[in-house]
Amino acid sequence: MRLGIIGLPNSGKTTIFNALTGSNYPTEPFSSGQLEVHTAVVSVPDPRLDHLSQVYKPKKTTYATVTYTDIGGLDKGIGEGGLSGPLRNELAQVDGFLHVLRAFEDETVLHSLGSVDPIRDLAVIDGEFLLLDLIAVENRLARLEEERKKGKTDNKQQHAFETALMEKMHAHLEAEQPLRDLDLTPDELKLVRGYGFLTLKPVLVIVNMGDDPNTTPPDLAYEHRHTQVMALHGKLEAEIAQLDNPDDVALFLAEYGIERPSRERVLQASYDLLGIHSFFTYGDDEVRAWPLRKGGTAVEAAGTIHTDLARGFIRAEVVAYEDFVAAGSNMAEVKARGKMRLEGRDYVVRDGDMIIVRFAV
Ligand SMILES: Nc1nc2c(ncn2[C@@H]2O[C@H](COP(=O)(O)OP(=O)(O)O)[C@@H](O)[C@H]2O)c(=O)[nH]1
Ligand SMILES: [Mg+2]
Repeated sequence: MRLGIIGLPNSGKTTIFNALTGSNYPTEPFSSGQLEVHTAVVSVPDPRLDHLSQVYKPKKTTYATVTYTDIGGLDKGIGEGGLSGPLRNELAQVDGFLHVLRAFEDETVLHSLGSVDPIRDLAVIDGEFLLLDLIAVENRLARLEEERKKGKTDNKQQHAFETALMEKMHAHLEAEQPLRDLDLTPDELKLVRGYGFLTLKPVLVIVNMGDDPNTTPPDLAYEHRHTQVMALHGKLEAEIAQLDNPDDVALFLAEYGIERPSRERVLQASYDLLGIHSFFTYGDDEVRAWPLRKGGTAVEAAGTIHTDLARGFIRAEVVAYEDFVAAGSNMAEVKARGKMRLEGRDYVVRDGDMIIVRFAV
């Protein structure tokens, strides 16, 4: 899973990237506004995996990971001229956005639009993304029309399907609605997913609140699908992320009345937003957490581990994590209780399922 951190210059993107990843990239009061990208991979903490690791004492314990990309270089007006190839690529590649809004006042930090106004800033970037998607849809429609004129439509039905879809999307974007609010069938979604439309991607809006722990976040009244809003104190959280000693962290959190570091909150929210949960594989060699979309089947889970496992899938041995713990974390006891199930390829995997795939290639 790949999440892109976006927002206006000086909103605190790099600061929050540092907070989420424990990195220490310099943050500056005057942003260059140039394309600048940082990437880091973080493990997703999971107490259940910690427990499995204690039980199996494997050679290796592997947590699920999330890749964060701090994408500098967006600003008002950027949609008009179209995006540079590299920036477009970075944006298209991510599975979802963390959209950082500046709510903190600080005279020493420049604001590219002259004043602190998170609601306006949200609308500014949204407007740019709408425009970019609109241009992309128009380009696609022009291409489809060209193909039609040249008679290069080998599959007429497919051509008509896509044309109708692009027209529907066009109307929606012209009404200034993000594509994530549009009803799309699974077939339609499958077709457009590869195009990397920006307003289709889920978004976690992060209000960067500043240094006073008592400020209340502004009400953004931001009601869209596949969207969540969260407030945090970017600079404080970045400082916390630099602390090594857990006692220091606890003190710091208590002092500022922060219940849970935003590293964890953001990961949790991102999983929810992208509709992802985890299953586990286990054994003496490795215990591991794997991300899977909710609704994903046993054969999809197998494919996440290795394509061979999906290709040669026979059955999956499935144990619910809770049943494992209830049986004293003892697999023999799990079996004695009849809690190990043999499931076929279409079994819908649940959060926390412990899975061993039987396969033959
Ligand atoms: N006072 C204050 N300054 C912040 C906060 N978050 C970021 N900044 C400052 O704002 C400036 C720009 O931050 P940076 O993370 O580089 O923004 P970016 O351009 O969006 O990557 C830096 O001087 C940061 O120290 C915050 O929560 N409070
Ligand atoms: Mg930056």
